[in-house]
Amino acid sequence: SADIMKDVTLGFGEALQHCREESQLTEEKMEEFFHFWRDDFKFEDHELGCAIMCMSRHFNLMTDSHRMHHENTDKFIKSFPNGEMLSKQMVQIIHTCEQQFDSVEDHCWRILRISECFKLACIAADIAPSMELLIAEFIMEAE
Ligand code: M21
Repeated sequence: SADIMKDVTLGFGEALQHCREESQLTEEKMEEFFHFWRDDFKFEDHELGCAIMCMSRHFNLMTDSHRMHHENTDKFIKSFPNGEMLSKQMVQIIHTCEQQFDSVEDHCWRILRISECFKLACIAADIAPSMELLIAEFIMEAE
């Protein structure tokens, strides 16, 4: 299942290029989205939250009130190999994290907190991808 998350991450990360400009995320702040899973990744920048929001919107994963669109998110995850094994759990994790930070009014800040919560919950549930696999696949895709 860490393998499924690798594919979802790389798929979701394809929107980063599209969202860099809009979110004003500088290249040195995050060259590639797979850095999200690194141990030392910092959830500090407002622009990072804005970028993740932009990426979610790019794939139509958000409602008008800037919350996760459950049905579209479920479909998005299921569009990856064996995604159906993880979609329910991932949607549940994100929803639980959303509820935890619902009082944060700024969308970018709230989504940044939700993303960190999502990452920690995935690590705890042992469904986070391995960095080695992510990097290996990323390099293969670029070739
Ligand atoms: C699957 C790979 C990476 C995903 C990263 C970000 C996921 C964070 C979820 C944010 C969802 C935002 C919901 C808005 O309420």
